[in-house]
Amino acid sequence: MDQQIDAVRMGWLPFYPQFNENPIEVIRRAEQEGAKTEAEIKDWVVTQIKNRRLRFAVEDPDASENWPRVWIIWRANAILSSAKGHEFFLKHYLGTHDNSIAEEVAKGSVQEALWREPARKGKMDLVVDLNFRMDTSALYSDIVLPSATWYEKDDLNTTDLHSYIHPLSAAVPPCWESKTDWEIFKALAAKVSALSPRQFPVPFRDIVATPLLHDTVDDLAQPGVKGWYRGECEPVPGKTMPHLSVVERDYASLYHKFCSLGPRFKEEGVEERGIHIPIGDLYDRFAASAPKYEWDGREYPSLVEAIDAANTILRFGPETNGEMAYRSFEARERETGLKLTDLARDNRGIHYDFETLKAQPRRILTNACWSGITNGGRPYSSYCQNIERLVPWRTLTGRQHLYLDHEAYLAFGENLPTFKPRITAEASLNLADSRAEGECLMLNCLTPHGKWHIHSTYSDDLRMLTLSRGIEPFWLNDKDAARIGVRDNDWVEAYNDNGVIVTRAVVSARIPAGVSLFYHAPERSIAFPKSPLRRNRRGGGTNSVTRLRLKPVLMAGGYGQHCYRFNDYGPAASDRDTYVLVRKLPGKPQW
Ligand SMILES: Nc1nc2c(c(=O)[nH]1)N[C@H]1C(S)=C(S)[C@@H](COP(=O)(O)OP(=O)(O)OC[C@H]3O[C@@H](n4cnc5c(=O)[nH]c(N)nc54)[C@H](O)[C@@H]3O)O[C@H]1N2
Ligand SMILES: Nc1nc2c(c(=O)[nH]1)N[C@H]1C(S)=C(S)[C@@H](COP(=O)(O)OP(=O)(O)OC[C@H]3O[C@@H](n4cnc5c(=O)[nH]c(N)nc54)[C@H](O)[C@@H]3O)O[C@H]1N2
Ligand SMILES: [Mo]
Repeated sequence: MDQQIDAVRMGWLPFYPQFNENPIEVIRRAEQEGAKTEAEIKDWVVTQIKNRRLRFAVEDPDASENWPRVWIIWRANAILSSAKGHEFFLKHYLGTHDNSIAEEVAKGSVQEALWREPARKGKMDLVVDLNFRMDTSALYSDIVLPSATWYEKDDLNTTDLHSYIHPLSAAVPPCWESKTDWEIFKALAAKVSALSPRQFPVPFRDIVATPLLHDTVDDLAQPGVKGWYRGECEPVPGKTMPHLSVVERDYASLYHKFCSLGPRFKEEGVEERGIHIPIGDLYDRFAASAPKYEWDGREYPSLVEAIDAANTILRFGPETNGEMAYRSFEARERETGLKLTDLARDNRGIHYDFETLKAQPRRILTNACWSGITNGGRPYSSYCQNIERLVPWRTLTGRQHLYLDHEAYLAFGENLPTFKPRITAEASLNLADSRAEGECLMLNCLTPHGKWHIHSTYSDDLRMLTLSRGIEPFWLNDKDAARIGVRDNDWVEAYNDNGVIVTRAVVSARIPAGVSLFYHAPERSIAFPKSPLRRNRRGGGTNSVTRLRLKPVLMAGGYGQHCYRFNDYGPAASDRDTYVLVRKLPGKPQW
């Protein structure tokens, strides 16, 4: 936690809420004290932070002004699948009953975080979920916004794990009250616009802190680790602390902005992985043929329909517009002095729109924002451009790094690839308060990705539930099972301080002794009997027995390739590994 706080102060990681004060109020106070221009406001804020009159919210996470109140969940099963430490989310975020028995242990060992007792429960005021399934998160939400399925809407889908762009197209209209995701967000934008004049001064200014970002000059911001809050240097936004920006908000116009493309987009162009692509002329050409949206006396390309949004992305993505791909290489040529545009020359005239994709899924075009070369039907493989065309790697030196000289890596002894033995059960504190009950075995519990589902999706239809025991089973070694009298298909109870699982055992010599597997991530609503050990409350899924543990070196930033990037580089958790005690379930499963 202390490391996390340092990381936010130094601009290594983002954290929301940002400050212990509403950022709108921060600006109001600055103005009252005479700061007017953006530069004056930023100076004022830096002084406040330096003198500790304004604090980062992360420093005191249990203060009521410092936690988020509203949680909108979209395209995730956040309270089950991604919630490493599901039971703690139930306790601290929702305040419902939960199966954890873990004692708080950080007291006395955290120095930077303010410790408050008792730990706060039920922090969220409102949880909203957009989904077409009544998944676990939807069941725990205050409001469910039913969304259209993949056959009821026009949408695009892709991933960096393959090279295809998939269109989803509406074969039938959305059922009952459900709406497409686009229509739901548009309706929310309209409502916010209508309500905001009553709630906000129009327009108003807001102060935003942004971490030091990868693929920008921020890569060179911090040659060494120095903490301004320890007096080791001055707090300088964008150097020794996060960037600060003053942003003008006009929520009353949110709906119009949602529905229109521009004007900043036209002026500022597209930026990705250190590449800036000007698009002014392409914007004008697009605007001439695209459906129009009018507001504020001007005409813009319309984003009213989901298909408009899809076509906009396809038109300005270097993956789907050959001209954009070509320009991405022009930008990379300017940066590197290499000759690269030949990689996009033959595709320059290609442009996929939604109709083209509906006729046939297409692969992404070779472009400088990705590192593969897929010309001539070649399969996608990353880093071809770096290896074959000597484009510098996006690291500090432009080469691949074996040695990491970031001081945080040195401090943790991970500056070179290192063997680290697995954490012991004792040190993991996963079993500090759990007692062995009867014939009982301690096992390492891994929660890898399911073979018969993608996370929590696709396993809950009748056909899948008829296969492979119709349940997410608990896999353990045959000799281990014999020691606790468990035969194949018997019910077992696996538990630790974090939570509990009750399910059927799969006994198999394919599982190494001492290890168990419980695949990620069955819904809590399917075939989960009650747990005698946890006061007959219903057991949980994979993340009932896990607990979030952040790896501190992954918080390190401000230096070369260690800089933060949204959805790319930030702390991952050791989420697939925990310890459990396992026993045969006494009696019959209770539902
Ligand atoms: N213990 C443990 N925890 C893990 C992992 C692990 O291995 N072990 N793996 C981690 C990893 S790598 C990942 S990626 C996360 C995954 O975690 P999540 O992304 O939270 O998991 P999913 O279950 O895939 O949730 C996706 C949800 O989106 C909904 N959905 C799908 N398409 C649409 C759509 O078009 N519109 C709307 N509105 N909803 C849609 C689905 O119905 C589903 O409920 O879990 C992480 N957590
Ligand atoms: N069927 C299916 N396919 C999927 C997904 C899905 O949910 N279902 N999810 C997709 C997503 S979002 C992701 S992120 C990927 C994840 O795909 P992978 O990264 O392949 O993830 P896992 O299958 O969770 O884990 C891989 C292996 O790591 C082993 N392992 C566990 N702990 C350790 C350890 O300490 N050391 C070593 N060396 N090995 C260990 C596990 O036993 C497992 O066999 O899969 C993608 N593909
Ligand atoms: Mo993932």
